[in-house]
Amino acid sequence: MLDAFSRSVVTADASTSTVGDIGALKEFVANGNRRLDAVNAIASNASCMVSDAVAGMICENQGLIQAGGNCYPNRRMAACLRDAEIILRYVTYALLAGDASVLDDRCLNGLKETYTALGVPTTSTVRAVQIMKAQVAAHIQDNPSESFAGPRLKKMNPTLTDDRCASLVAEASSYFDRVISALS
Ligand SMILES: CCC1=C(C)/C(=C/C2=NC(=C\c3[nH]c(/C=C4\NC(=O)[C@H](C)[C@H]4CC)c(C)c3CCC(=O)O)/C(CCC(=O)O)=C2C)NC1=O
Repeated sequence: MLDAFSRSVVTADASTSTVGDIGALKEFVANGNRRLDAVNAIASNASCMVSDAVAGMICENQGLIQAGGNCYPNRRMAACLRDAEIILRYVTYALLAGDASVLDDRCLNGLKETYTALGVPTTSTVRAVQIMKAQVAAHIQDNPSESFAGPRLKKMNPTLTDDRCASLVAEASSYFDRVISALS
């Protein structure tokens, strides 16, 4: 498992360079508090995000909770919620580390094969992941949708920068895209 620092060392070694990408590391350190706020915004809302994403996936495809569907019976529903939580957690770890290797190695490696063997529909999983991707962008920018969240709406009120943390949103989105392509 690598993070932004160890990745830089490995890359520098591979190219017999002495410094690696110091510019990228400087930026990683300079924006460290923003990154921690983003991670906190996700972790503090995780259970709500997971249940909302899985509920949305099921609303759009109710066969999932009927006999023969992969979220039926309760045991599978619970496994599905657990899996969505695992995926969100590993995306959050990757965002914290600034590197996708923890997500790749410990979550995505072999997941498609596991799902194929168990008959877990990957198109539905991808839908839940897409919903979580949108939620994460909203929470990093601290603008969760009032109409979706209703009375559960929770704002974190961090100090937001002018770009509303666009680069962190893009980075988090890229980790979700990795999940989607690993399952597709
Ligand atoms: C640390 C990384 C890690 C991951 C990622 C992981 C995934 C994982 N998900 C599983 C099952 C499962 N995963 C799902 C998920 C779903 N079903 C649906 O219809 C939805 C589309 C979707 C939720 C979004 C279900 C229903 C099962 C149980 C399938 C079965 O037993 O028939 C299994 C089989 C063993 C078990 O049931 O616990 C594994 C290994 N385990 C891990 O240790």
